[in-house]
Amino acid sequence: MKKLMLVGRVAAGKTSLTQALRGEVIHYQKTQSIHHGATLIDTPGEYIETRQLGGALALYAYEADIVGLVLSADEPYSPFSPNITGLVNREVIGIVSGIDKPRARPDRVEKWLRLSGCKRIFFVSAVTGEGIPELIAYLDQ
Ligand SMILES: Nc1nc2c(ncn2[C@@H]2O[C@H](COP(=O)(O)OP(=O)(O)OP(=O)(O)O)[C@@H](O)[C@H]2O)c(=O)[nH]1
Ligand SMILES: [Mg+2]
Repeated sequence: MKKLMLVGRVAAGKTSLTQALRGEVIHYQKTQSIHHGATLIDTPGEYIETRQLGGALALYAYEADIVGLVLSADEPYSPFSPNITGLVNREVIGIVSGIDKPRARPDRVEKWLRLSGCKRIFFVSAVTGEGIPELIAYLDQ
């Protein structure tokens, strides 16, 4: 399985997604530092929200096969700049998380991820499990 590094703002749903991908029961656990597992790298949202730490994330992407930009479907804006995917020499996919949320606007969030340079977008919910098998199948290729 390819190693996926998840990047996104605080509460984007990165850790919940790692739990869903592993088939675990979803339980809230604040990410305090980079968690480097066998197939998943989970990062704290503060890294993408702080300019200086963003550079550290780009460097750390060397540890992964694929970088996933995670953006919750109910976000009012995107923290990812246009064409940000060029900062890393890894494949970058977009992950629209929380598609089960009542105020979800997956179509709007998808556009922002495409503007940032993501060619391939996955739509997932860690709560309902929707979209999780598709993402696993992609990592398994
Ligand atoms: N409804 C819904 N809630 C979700 C989903 N994924 C995550 N959440 C909720 O969003 C909150 C934050 O989720 P986390 O997975 O901890 O977010 P994170 O991106 O890891 O946040 P940091 O570790 O702070 O960077 C939790 O209360 C989750 O239960 C989802 O797919 N659907
Ligand atoms: Mg987390």
